[in-house]
Amino acid sequence: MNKVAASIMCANQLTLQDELTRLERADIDLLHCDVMDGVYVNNLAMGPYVLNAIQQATDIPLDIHLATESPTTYIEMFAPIKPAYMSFHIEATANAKKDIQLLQKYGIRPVLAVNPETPVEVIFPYLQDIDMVLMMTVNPGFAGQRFNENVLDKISTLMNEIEKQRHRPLIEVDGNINEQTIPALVERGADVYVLGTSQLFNQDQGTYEEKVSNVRRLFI
Ligand code: S6P
Ligand code: MG
Repeated sequence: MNKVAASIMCANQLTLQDELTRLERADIDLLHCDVMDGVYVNNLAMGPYVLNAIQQATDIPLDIHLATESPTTYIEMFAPIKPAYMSFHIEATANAKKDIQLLQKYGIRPVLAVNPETPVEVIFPYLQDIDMVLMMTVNPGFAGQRFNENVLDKISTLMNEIEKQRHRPLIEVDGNINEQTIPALVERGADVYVLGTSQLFNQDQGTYEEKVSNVRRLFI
């Protein structure tokens, strides 16, 4: 079953409670929470205080995306918030296996994130141990970037590999995900769609409910 996640970094930060209520009404499946450390990416976003407040204010399960160096440090920092999923970058970890095990120890579903320029094969050794792969369709750091078409073939390569295995991690896509880019991703087999400024949090006409149901209509 395809799922829709909302990137809460892109919502109005002055009215988060109201934003969460509207996202609940739109039946969002996951709240995608970007954590940026100013080192791994040239931006800062979403610290533990605000994510803790968000977690307490909503029943939507959290999906924390660590766009950081030293994932171990940040896994420890954000584990008390009890997200359903937490991803860290394969490019940033010193020991992916250890970080996966650390997440499992906390009862958090581990997710490996892969940048557009990184060959997807580097995560094959870990597919048995993770619940989801986060395929970045833009470079992490900023909302409002252009979709990287090269990722489509990487998703097919990943799907091929997953189909050979018994365990089937989900495939999440993040970066410029909208009604124009989604059909090709559905065709390649992506499961979880992170909506940010290009589909949801913008001045385009329509409520969140309408914008999300336009997306769900593309999942057949
Ligand atoms: C990018 C981040 C994403 C963004 C999302 C925004 O660094 O990981 O989760 O929040 O890409 O969506 P859009 O539609 O503006 O690209
Ligand atoms: Mg993200």
